Amino acid sequence: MALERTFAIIKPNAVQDGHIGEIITAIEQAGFVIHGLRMAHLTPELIEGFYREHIHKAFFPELEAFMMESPVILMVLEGEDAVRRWRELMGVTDSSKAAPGTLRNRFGKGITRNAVHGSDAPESAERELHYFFSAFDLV
Ligand code: IDP
Ligand code: MG
Repeated sequence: MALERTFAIIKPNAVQDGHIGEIITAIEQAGFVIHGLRMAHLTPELIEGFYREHIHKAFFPELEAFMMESPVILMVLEGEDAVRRWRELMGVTDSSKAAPGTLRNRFGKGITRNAVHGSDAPESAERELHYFFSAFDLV
């Protein structure tokens, strides 16, 4: 399997609760290489473009308000099979159902406040990472 990139976010609840360092440590210990990293306070326009496939869903207003609560950490991760392996480390969407040891199990507070984001396929990973990072930012 070739090296692959994925896009990750440390979401507002995990930033507010002081878990940036623990999440980055877990990423490094899992063997991912961080190729881009920045902090941003997202706006409605940015969130609507990023989560475009969810914009008409009932939960979108709650998701949008949550994602604007405080700054987030945006990251590009590289590794073998990175998309699948990052989602495995995150755990399932509803953090109350996420397996022990996963980041959503450790730091999530329900289905919306689930601590981290990860792209769901290599194609969405490339779209999402270029949405937030320019070629100049990707070391
Ligand atoms: P994912 O983040 O595990 O890929 P998606 O279905 O893509 O899950 O949903 C995007 C985000 O929207 C979730 O991470 C979560 O924060 C929020 N979300 C998803 N489903 C619900 C729901 O049923 N109620 C409230 N929030 C939800
Ligand atoms: Mg998703």
